[in-house]
Amino acid sequence: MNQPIHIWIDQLRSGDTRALARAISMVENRAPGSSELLKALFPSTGHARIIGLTGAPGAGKSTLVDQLARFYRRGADNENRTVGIVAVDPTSPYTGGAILGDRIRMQEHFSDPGIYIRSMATRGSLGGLARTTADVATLLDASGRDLILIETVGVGQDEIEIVRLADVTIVILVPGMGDDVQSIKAGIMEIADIFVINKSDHDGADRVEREIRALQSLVLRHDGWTPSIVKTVATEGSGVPELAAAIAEYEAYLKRENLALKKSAQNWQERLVEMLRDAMLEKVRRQFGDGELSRYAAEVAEHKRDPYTLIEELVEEAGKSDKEQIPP
Ligand SMILES: Nc1nc2c(ncn2[C@@H]2O[C@H](COP(=O)(O)OP(=O)(O)O)[C@@H](O)[C@H]2O)c(=O)[nH]1
Ligand SMILES: [Mg+2]
Repeated sequence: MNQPIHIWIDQLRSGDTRALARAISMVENRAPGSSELLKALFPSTGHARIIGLTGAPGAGKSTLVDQLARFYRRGADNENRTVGIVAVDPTSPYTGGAILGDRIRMQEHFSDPGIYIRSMATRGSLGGLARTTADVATLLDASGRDLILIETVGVGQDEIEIVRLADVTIVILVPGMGDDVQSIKAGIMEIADIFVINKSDHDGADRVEREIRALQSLVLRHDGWTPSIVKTVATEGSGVPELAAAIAEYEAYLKRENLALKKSAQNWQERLVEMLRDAMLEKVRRQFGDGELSRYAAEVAEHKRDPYTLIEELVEEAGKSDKEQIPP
C-alpha cells in the first residue's frame, strides 16, 4: 500500500474499478491488511442484492449470467442498476481460474462500465474458495454495485457454501445429457429458490419440468415458497425477462413474509461458523507450526502417541495462549 488506506477506501466506495480490482487481488491473496480493509468496508455493504447461479459445467451458466446482466443494464424499469459478476469455476481446465468463454464475453462488456466481471483464481487460493468469494462480494457491494451475480459449478461443498451467500439462488438444469433431476444432489435441490431449464431449444425440457415438479411435491420448504421453474434459451436470450420476473417475485415474497432478514441471518450463521473454523485453524497453525505438526504426525504414525489425546491437548493449548510460537 503506497497510498493512505482511507483514500483507497474512498475511491473504492465511489465505484472506482481500479481500486476495486486492487482490493480484490489483495483479498484473494490474503495479503497483509486485507482484513483491515474488509473491516473498514463492511459498514458500506448491505445494499447489493446477491444472486447465485449454479449448475453443471456446460449448462449455460456463463451465457445466462451474461444475458441477465445485459437485461438488468438495459433497465426496462429505468433503474439503471450496476452489476458485478463473479465467476467461480474450479473445474475449468484453464489456468488461473479464468474461463475462456467468460473472457470472450468479458470483452463485450468492457464498453459498459456498469458491468464489472471477475473470474476467481481458484487454484491455490488460500483460506477457502467460499470465504474468498464472500469477501469479493463484500468488496463489490461496498463499491456500490446494485446486483452481484455469482456463477458457480454445482458440484462440491465449497460451491454449496458459495450459494449460501446469495439472497436468491438459481439452479440451472438442462434437458438430456444424463443430467436428470434424479442425479442432482439433494443439497442443491434444497437451496434452489428458482429452477431454470436452460437449452430449452433441446428436446426434453418438459420432462425436466415434470421431474422437478414431482420432486417438489415431496419436499416442503420451511419458508413456504414453491420455487418457480423458468425455461430459457440463454444463447438467444429467450426466457431472460421471465427469469428476472421470477427473481423479483421471490424477492417480493421474502419481503411480504418478512423473511429477508431471517434468510440473511441464516446465511450469516453458516458464514460465521466457517469464519470461526478458519480463524481457529489459522491460530493453531500459527501457534504450533508445520514443523511441530509433522513431528507429532511421525509420533502418531509410530504409535508413540494417540491422536485423540494429542488433538485434545493441542486444542486446549491453543485456547490458553495467544503467544505466537515460531516453529524451530
Ligand atoms: N443450444 C443451446 N446452447 C446453449 C444454451 N445456453 C448455452 N449454450 C451453449 O452451451 C455451451 C456452454 O455454455 P456456458 O455458458 O459456457 O456454460 P457454463 O459452463 O455453465 O458456464 C456454450 O457453447 C453455449 O453457447 C442454450 O440455451 N441452448
Ligand atoms: Mg461458465
